[in-house]
Amino acid sequence: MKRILVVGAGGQIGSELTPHLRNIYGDSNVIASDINCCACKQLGEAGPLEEFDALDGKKFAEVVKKYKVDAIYNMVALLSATGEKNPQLAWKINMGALLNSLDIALENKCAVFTPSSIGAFGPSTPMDNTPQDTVMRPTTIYGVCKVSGEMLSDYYFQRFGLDTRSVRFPGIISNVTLPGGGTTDYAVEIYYGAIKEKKFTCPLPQGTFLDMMYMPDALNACVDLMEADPCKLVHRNSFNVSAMSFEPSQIMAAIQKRIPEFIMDYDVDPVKKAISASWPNYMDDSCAREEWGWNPKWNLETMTDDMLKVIGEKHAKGLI
Ligand code: AKB
Repeated sequence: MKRILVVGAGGQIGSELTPHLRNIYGDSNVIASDINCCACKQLGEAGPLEEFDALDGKKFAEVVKKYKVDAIYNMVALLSATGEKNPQLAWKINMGALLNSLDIALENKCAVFTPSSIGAFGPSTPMDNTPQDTVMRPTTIYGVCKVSGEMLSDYYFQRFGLDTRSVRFPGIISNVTLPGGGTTDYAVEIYYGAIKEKKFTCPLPQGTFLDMMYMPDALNACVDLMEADPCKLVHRNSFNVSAMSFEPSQIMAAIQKRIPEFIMDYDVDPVKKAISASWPNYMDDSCAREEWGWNPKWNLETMTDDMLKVIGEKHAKGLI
């Protein structure tokens, strides 16, 4: 039987991953946790919810023991743009939460899922069709944490036999919880701008291609990898996964097809510009497809239909 702890359940991915896992494994078998449960109180209505700091190893371990957890999904991270404002804090949080997850998992015989990111790559990485195994020399603290995390997770697997698995997520686009402090956040914010004001100012320059993915595909990626037959996994930490790649004027055009009066201009953020220029245009995710059947369902067109529908309904009800 699976008993899963989601650490960082109040974040962009955690807030949708927790209900998704509860639908599959049962409400009482998925424990949500966050450093501050005020914003994610509703997760406590359907199943267990615990408030603790992932850097507090003692409390973290107590929760794992209390619920007899056998899989930890560590979703704690400061994202790329926020990380550049305070690199020491980003290292402390991102690596601290991972190290605690690995050590507590080892002690309690749990599996560990941790998302890595396209941020693990850097300017010397091949930008087009980025291979699974290639040069990784990131120039952000976020990326340095992601590469270190991938290596540490593989080390725990090879040295101690700990079942660690992860994916390199692209920008994740969703309509439940807003992302915060990421370089790819514009691809979420643009939909809110389109519905609320019919306009949006883009912080990335025209022509910046980045991998992206709609949340339902991201949730399937987490579960499908964790359920994959370990004998078929040649890689573990981490798999390239992508669903689409576009640049700002393409997402603008997709919205204008549905809202012709929508307008977009640019006010380029130099930090986000530099970060996005160091990340791949699009990744080769064939290893994920071959080793555990990765097969995304959503593209720019279908995602745009759904995002505008859901955000439009929320706006009509006065929820945003
Ligand atoms: C960010 O932009 O920092 C994240 C990511 C791509 O990992 N969304």
